[in-house]
Amino acid sequence: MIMALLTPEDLENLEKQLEMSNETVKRVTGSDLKEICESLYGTELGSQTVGIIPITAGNGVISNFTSSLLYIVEYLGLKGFISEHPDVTGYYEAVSAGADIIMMADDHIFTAHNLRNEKIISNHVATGVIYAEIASKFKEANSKDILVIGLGRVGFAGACHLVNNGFNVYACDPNKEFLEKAVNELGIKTYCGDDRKKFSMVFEATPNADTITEGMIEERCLVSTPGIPCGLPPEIGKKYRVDLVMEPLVIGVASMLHSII
Ligand code: 2YC
Ligand code: MG
Repeated sequence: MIMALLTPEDLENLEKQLEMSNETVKRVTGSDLKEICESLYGTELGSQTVGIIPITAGNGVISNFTSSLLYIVEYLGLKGFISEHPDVTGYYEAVSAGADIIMMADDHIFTAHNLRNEKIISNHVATGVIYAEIASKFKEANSKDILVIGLGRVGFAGACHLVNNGFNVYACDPNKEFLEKAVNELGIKTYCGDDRKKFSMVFEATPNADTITEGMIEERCLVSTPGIPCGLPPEIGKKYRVDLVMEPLVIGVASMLHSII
């Protein structure tokens, strides 16, 4: 399965994208990203050093990927460096230089590994959990009903988190096997377009645009999605009082790091 890969354009203006999404998160949930990650994982980031290693496998290096990771690591108050060499040589260099945490990504897995406590996480799990958590903390929600669109690696992780936290999870995915797996393993309810049910909390995790339709959402609604492109059509976002939390990398990385401290 070809993973949706970031492009250098996705990572432009990362600081602005982070500021905007963190402001929205704070407004609609009452907590900012740091507070949500701290309460979600029960951890506080310290002064760990993160070794970031460029990986040339597959489609190769994404020009501003590792520099974006360094920006995020330092934004979160940790120390960081990018290894001079990529791949195995870079790994050897980073560990020898005393990195506490190693971060690196090929086209299939983006991982953070804490060498001190052996904890390891993938971006798709950490991203699914944090975006689902944000959706579920919508202050103006008037029920525990939440819609999950997309049950791939990210969507499934988010749906699992929501079920474990006692939410009524309705989910859809065009892939019947993904849907069946989620019904059988998580006990989620299936949602299909001709249902009349509307939601005020939506977690969207698909690599497609326009996956959210008018029939799915309440007049006042929070859409939380790491998906690129955005699943919410702009005209629907304007027509209703919809808040959107969407950002290409920082939110997912903050979740990764808090989960392995
Ligand atoms: O620059 C590099 O070291 C590249 N090997 C990085 C490739 C990242 C590929 N993965 C993605 O673009 C997305 C990210 C959002 C994380 C998971 N998939
Ligand atoms: Mg993100």
